[in-house]
Amino acid sequence: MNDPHRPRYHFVSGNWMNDPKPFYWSGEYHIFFQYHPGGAVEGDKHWGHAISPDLLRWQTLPVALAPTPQSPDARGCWTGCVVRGERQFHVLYTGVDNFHPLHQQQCLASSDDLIRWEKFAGNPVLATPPAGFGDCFRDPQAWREGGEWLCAIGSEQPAGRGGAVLLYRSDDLRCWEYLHPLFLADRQTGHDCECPDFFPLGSHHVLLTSRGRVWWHLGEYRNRRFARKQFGACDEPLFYAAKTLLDGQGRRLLFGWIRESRPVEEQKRAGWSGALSLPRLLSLRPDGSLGFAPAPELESLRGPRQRFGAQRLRGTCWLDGAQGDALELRVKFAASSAKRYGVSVRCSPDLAVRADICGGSELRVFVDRSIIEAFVDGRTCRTIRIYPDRDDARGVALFADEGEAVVESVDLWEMNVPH
Ligand code: DQQ
Repeated sequence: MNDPHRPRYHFVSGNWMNDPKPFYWSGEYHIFFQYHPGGAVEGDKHWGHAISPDLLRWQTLPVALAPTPQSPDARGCWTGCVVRGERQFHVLYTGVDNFHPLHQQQCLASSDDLIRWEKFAGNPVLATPPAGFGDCFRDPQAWREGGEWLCAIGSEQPAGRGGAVLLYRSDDLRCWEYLHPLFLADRQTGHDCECPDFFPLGSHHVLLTSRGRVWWHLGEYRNRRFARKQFGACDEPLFYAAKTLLDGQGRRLLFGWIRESRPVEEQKRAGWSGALSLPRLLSLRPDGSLGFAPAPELESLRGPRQRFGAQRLRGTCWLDGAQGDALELRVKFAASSAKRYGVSVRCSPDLAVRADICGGSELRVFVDRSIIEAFVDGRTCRTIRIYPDRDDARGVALFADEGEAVVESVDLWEMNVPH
């Protein structure tokens, strides 16, 4: 808790966490995530669990799933999904019982209260991938459709041709039948499709896949096949394995794993590794691409506002009096002829330490100690990390290199810690 890099308003479980699996039920937001209780280092994957009434205050709950010796998940309970059945909640997840070669099988667990989970005695429910695909066979994502269960599983095409998402069907979540690929990707989005998520958004469907970064694919879903029309990256590589929930207001909220970029030894010493991203509200933009906005709930963390008016900018210019390592900024640029322009946060007085977010017309930047999450024009995000070794890296500046940028306004809030 004394680590100056530990975020104050992002959820951190302590020890190791990755791959959030969000789920909404009855007024409460649940995040299940990959968790290693043995330390802040990647290890035997459990399912950690946290709950929030408001997307701001998170309470850690008991571990939901742990590996069972001599079972299909003996070496780890990997990523999957949470669904509501007729009478119970269910988790479908990937059990791993061997690393070399990696042996992945899909498993089932059920619960009455989302807290105590019982694994299905007949696990695995899916032991082998269909013929003709590569090594990846994991991260089941199920949904109810037309009176049956469908499930997307992350996979890959042979010979490095690109990712694949396989589609299965079931009546009871136990017995699964392979249908066909829901989607065959190409090399542009990586050699496999980890952590698929698939959902309707407005008039379209969105498929999310992860490899290298999180990709969105937007298109049409017909005859149980997904035809992609557009795709793009949700963020940069430090935001990974993102998945969504649909909440009681019908909002589709995206959560990702924010990875560390400091050395493993430092992560171990700090006692925590990995954080949950801020909730990102997804929308369909008029041009048919995917839109991202910070969940409005975050506005309730804002302290008093500082406002800076219009200015012409050349080089680097301090925002006088703007200080802090837990901030929200809204920066509007009216025009720019600069080669590079944007906002710098976590700046030391000599600017030897700084984190730059460049470009765009409207930047919404959330600074939370070592985490910087920026929303750029509502159409993409940039997550970066910074671990300054000096405590004066708290300043904020604007910059325009090789040219001029016209700043319309800057609003800045200190962020309060949720409690
Ligand atoms: N991490 C999991 C896998 C998933 C990958 C294991 C993505 O199930 O494919 O923790 O980060």
